[in-house]
Amino acid sequence: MIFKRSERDKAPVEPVTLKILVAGGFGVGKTTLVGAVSEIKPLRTEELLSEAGRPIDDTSGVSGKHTTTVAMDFGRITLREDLVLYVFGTPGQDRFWFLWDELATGALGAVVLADTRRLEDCFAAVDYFERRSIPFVVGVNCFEGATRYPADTVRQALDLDPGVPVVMCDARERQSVKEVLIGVVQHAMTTAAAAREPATT
Ligand SMILES: Nc1nc2c(ncn2[C@@H]2O[C@H](COP(=O)(O)OP(=O)(O)O)[C@@H](O)[C@H]2O)c(=O)[nH]1
Ligand SMILES: [Mg+2]
Repeated sequence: MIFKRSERDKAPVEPVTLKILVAGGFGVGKTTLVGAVSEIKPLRTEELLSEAGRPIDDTSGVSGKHTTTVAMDFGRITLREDLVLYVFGTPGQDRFWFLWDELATGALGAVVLADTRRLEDCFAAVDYFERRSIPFVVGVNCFEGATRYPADTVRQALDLDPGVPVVMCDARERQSVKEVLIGVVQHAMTTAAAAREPATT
């Protein structure tokens, strides 16, 4: 089978796939975010492993905790015909998610989800991505009842570099989450372009 030049636009496109991480404190909405945006049923290893892990994970004394410590969310979203994002929520045991270096390898960028009622919960995620020079966007998940702060206030509290985008979002809303993810892709592209610029000083 030969492709004719005149028909090249009809050839099926092999999409570019990019990996995006979602990090942030416990209960900030990571699982919700992945679920809201994914076009496949999000893989929740938390659920999958709960049976297998039962004899190993000693959850006695932790009421209502029936899932394993090794958990992640995984989803997929097609932004364009030729651009697919794989979205990974960092593990359920939030205190240890940064041990997940394997996952960060090859990540295009990240979302740090924040809740302004406990902003300090995302400090570790911000540190982590800064240290590894992984471009990230801060998504402020606006829970009802939480005081709304201007993006600049959040930026100052998190001590962010001026170029790091801070966006308000609702982790339950597909469109809102999609905009955050597009923001990550754009920010990563801007960062990469800036890195290619020859030094001006
Ligand atoms: N009101 C409100 N609740 C949310 C929002 N995002 C998540 N939740 C709820 O907060 C809880 C924790 O969310 P989850 O996604 O499990 O947090 P994770 O620990 O970061 O994965 C769940 O009960 C969600 O339904 C939000 O934007 N608004
Ligand atoms: Mg979760």
